[in-house]
Amino acid sequence: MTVTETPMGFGRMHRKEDARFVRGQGNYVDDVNLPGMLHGSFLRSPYAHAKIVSIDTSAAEALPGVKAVITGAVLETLKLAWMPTLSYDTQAVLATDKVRFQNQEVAFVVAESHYIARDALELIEVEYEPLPVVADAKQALAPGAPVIRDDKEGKTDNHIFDWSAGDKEKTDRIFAESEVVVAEDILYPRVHPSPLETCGAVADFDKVSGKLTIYSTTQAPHAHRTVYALVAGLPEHKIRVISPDIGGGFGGKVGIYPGYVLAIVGSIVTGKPVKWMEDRNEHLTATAFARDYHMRGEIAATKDGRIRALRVDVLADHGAFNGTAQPTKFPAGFFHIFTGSYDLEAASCNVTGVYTNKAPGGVAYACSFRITEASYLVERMIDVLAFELKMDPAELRLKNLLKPEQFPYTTPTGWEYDSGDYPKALRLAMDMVGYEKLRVEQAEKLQRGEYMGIGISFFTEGVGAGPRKHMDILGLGMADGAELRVHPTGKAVLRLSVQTQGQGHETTFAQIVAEELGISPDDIDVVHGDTDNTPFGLGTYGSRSTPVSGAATAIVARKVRDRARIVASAMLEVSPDDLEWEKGKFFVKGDPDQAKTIQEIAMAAHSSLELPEGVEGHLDATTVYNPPNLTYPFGAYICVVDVDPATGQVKVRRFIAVDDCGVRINPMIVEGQVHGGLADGIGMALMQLMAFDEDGNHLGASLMDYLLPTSLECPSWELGETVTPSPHHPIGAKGVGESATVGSPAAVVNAVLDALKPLGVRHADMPLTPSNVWRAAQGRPIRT
Ligand code: MCN
Ligand code: CUN
Repeated sequence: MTVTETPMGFGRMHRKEDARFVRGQGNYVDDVNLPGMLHGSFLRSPYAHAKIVSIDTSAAEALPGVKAVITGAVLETLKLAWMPTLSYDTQAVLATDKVRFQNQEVAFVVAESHYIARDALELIEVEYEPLPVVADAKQALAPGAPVIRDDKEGKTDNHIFDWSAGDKEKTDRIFAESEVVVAEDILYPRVHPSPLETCGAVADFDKVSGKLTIYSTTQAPHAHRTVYALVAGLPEHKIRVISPDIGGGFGGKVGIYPGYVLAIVGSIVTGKPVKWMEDRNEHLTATAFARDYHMRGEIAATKDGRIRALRVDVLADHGAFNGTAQPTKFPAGFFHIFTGSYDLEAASCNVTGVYTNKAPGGVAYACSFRITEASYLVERMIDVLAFELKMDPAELRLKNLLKPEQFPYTTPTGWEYDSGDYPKALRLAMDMVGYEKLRVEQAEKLQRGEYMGIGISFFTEGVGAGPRKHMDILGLGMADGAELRVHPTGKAVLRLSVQTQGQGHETTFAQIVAEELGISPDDIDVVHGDTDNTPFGLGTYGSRSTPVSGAATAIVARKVRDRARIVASAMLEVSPDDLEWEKGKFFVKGDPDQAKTIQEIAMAAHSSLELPEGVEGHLDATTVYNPPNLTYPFGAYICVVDVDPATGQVKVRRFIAVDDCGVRINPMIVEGQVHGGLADGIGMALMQLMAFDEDGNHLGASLMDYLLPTSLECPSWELGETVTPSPHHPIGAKGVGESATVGSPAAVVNAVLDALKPLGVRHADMPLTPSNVWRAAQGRPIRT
């Protein structure tokens, strides 16, 4: 694909930010080096659960070059040993009483160099008294299970919450009277987002001004600033959070980690800037994991495949601290969107959250607040039903998909889907793959003893949280600001609260302004990731940037255009109502030669031109966008695999992805987002697993054990699109950043199980590694 010219608005355009990235000129947190900067490093727990008897830091403190050794006891004196999580729980910044997961932070050394800090860690002596470990969610609630959170007063078990949605009574009634009921235990294993860049921070506290500047790997700089202010009691206007270039986030950079807090404490204690940058092992073992949802799904249907109801019971493993990030009202995130894309009579779910001796986290890895788990569940259950009914899974889906005339559609669990044409998307995917022919090929192959599988998944996502009335994080409403200034010469700067981690915001948000004002995207700078220089807002996750800040951008540009109309009317000496807008200029109705370009208007707005009474000069505007609803992108995915049951090898031969994210701002960037998510799907379905032994030891703590997909595992993606604009979004766009990660794992797993169907295999859990596929083919339980 080639891109020849810069579009004056929406369209394919190379990413503006790539000019620095492809030259190695990005500026990441680890590139920040301040004069006199010190380096911090953590001592971490070798045990998953142990009492801390004593910590001796004297030898470490005596090592030349060491500037401070901070322990939980030190933090206790500052009332900083514990911090609040984004789910109203508390998390140890440094362990004081006991350690609760392997590699938990125990002490922090600040030294002249990273190497000295690491050497000093070896000199710290900690006496632990090992405790029994709970590494399995099911054991967490067993009577007599060791209590992990005995720091919480009166806590005698590992239960965190019970949460339910839907109409249980009605659902149970339909199940009782349905012709067919199928149940399956489905695990979405613990995985980890693992971006290229690990987490880190540089904190710089200026004793004289009292100003704290924190460069950190954060997807949500404004939210972090407010939390620092609330936790540390520092005045918010004296805190500046800068999120420079981010080397991938995928949800793992939403929360606040102990490392950020300790860089700050280290800087306050030593009076010098302090850098903390974790290594890959630390990143994999101690930052936000994803999933770990143990689900039991039940589906009720008629004999001819009309799905009537869905019932789900979930055990959610949240690790040692409930640190998930999602809107407050929803402890299981948006999991209750699990009825997916289908027209059901009723549905209900119950989710129980538990503590285990594992790292905290839970909402990460392109999950759209647990829609990944929900979508995987329903798409797997549909195939399980197809297996029992001996029906074609495509036919079963087509029979039950919502119809275009049903939109806006309210689901049995209360979501209002904004728009969609689902059958069109699925039919397009089936045409692209040549579905009928492939089924014939599959049957022929089976005759020869070759196992080929075709897997379908159809997903609906809900992205773009708020509305703020229903959605907040730690009490902060989910709305976002935008500010646009057009300079006298017609160049512009747009300031945003969201923060790109690789999604190309510097390009697409400039394109939104270009579309609205007719200024070239090359003439529009996007500023983000700096709380001192951008308006407040909750940041980038849940694919909310385009739905929320994209809307704010269109609206702020329209405000500027409204002002430009008044300026143009003064310039042309006509009434504003007599002017008509054509991208880039206003002209007098019926006289197109009488026109003023946006650049001319910008100059005039800053000149001595006399404006009507009460109209301000300049060409600026600000806005805050509070979304009326989420946007609901959707898609139809089909995966074709060849499986060798003798070796368990899976080869993904083809992957067709039809995505509908409404109006596409930059189709090239959308396709890039989809490509990445599809690779994620192959990774999760076939390779990735955060595994633990019964002592809570990590078995996937390096990239040798925790496998990331490469181009070798990926086929050449075949993409298609339909466009159903969101009716409530100013430019009709829906989010897309997580769509493919949400939708693709089920397609891959369904394909592998479709291949194994002749062997009588109905379900097997991810990851479908060669050994697990082999075990499933042998009828043995698989290992997760
Ligand atoms: N876009 C578009 N037209 C649309 C929708 C989106 O051109 N109709 C463009 C957007 O303008 C933006 C990109 O596609 O440049 C993604 O937009 P959006 O769906 O709004 O998602 P966000 O920008 O909010 O990104 C967040 C999302 C999430 S939550 C995860 S997780 C994830 C993802 O993006 N993390 C990523 N994609 C990632 N891609 C990269 N490279 N790195 C990550 O860390
Ligand atoms: Cu759940 S991962 Mo993204 O929302 O940052």
